[in-house]
Amino acid sequence: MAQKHSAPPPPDAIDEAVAGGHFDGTWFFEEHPEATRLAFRVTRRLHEEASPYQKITVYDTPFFGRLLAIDDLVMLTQRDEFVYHEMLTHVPLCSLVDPKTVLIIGGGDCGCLREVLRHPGIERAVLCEIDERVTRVCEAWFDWVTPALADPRAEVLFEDGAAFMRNQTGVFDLIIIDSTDPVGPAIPLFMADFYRQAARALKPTGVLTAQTESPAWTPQLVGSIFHQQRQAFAHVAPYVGFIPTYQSGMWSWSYASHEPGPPDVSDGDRAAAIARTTRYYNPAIHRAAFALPTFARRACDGEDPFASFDRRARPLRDLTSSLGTD
Ligand code: AG3
Repeated sequence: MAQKHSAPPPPDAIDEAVAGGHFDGTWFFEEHPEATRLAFRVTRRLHEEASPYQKITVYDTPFFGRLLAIDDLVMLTQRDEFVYHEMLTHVPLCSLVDPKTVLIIGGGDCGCLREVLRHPGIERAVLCEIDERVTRVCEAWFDWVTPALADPRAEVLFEDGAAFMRNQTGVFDLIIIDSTDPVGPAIPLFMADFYRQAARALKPTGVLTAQTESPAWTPQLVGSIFHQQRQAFAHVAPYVGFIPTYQSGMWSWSYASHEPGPPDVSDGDRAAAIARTTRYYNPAIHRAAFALPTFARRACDGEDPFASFDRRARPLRDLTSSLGTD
């Protein structure tokens, strides 16, 4: 039986997510030393630098197009970044009634900003990215960045998003947390205190969406993140989607609000208009994304859905006898 954790440890106490990567001249690997290597064929390393915060790398790949890695973990590829960015933005924006003001924390690659600006009703989109170098590097290699930055509705700040948010009360319809994995400086963005500040910065009808990692890959980490969010918001609904270039392919996001869900399309015409420009999001996916496989639901509820799985290798004869062929 899966064990229920009454109070999962905070995200930084979990070593499931320990990961790294390296480039051998032909392949870039995102590595999980106890489990797998996700390997990307690379034509050329286009850029690499150590910013004051992290290592930023851009690779050219024949299959996925350009790939952005931060601290050797895959952040996006040109081929499938649309999944992540559309799900983090259009699900909340099409649930809200007439959203006008959005705050994006992190998201220096401007993928979320690009999607938010597709909504004609948006009057103000603040992007608060701590590391200006992420945006500058992405400006050089990804073609959506310059138009997003030039939009008069976009306000781009290179400063600590948590500090910025602390001084805001009742301002935003939507806050989007587009962070890296919870390692190093990103850890505070996954803690209850930060979510409480977000709750205060939102209008009473406002919503927070955040990237919340992979229920298939790091279920305990996911449980811990949701536990932290539930201390700040009365309603926290996980939703999932499929991202081929992230470990396991299954990714989750959270929809956190003061008002009860389930979140649904608020304006069918607006959602249908957005869906004419998107490649993953559509109104049916909006609803379907909140239906979780049982193991993923358990992970989000703080259980370990793999607790009963015996990790020791089983000798072949056990297998044949259980098949009744002994
Ligand atoms: N944000 C990070 C998603 C986490 C990916 N994790 C991993 N590959 N281990 C993506 C930023 C895109 N705007």
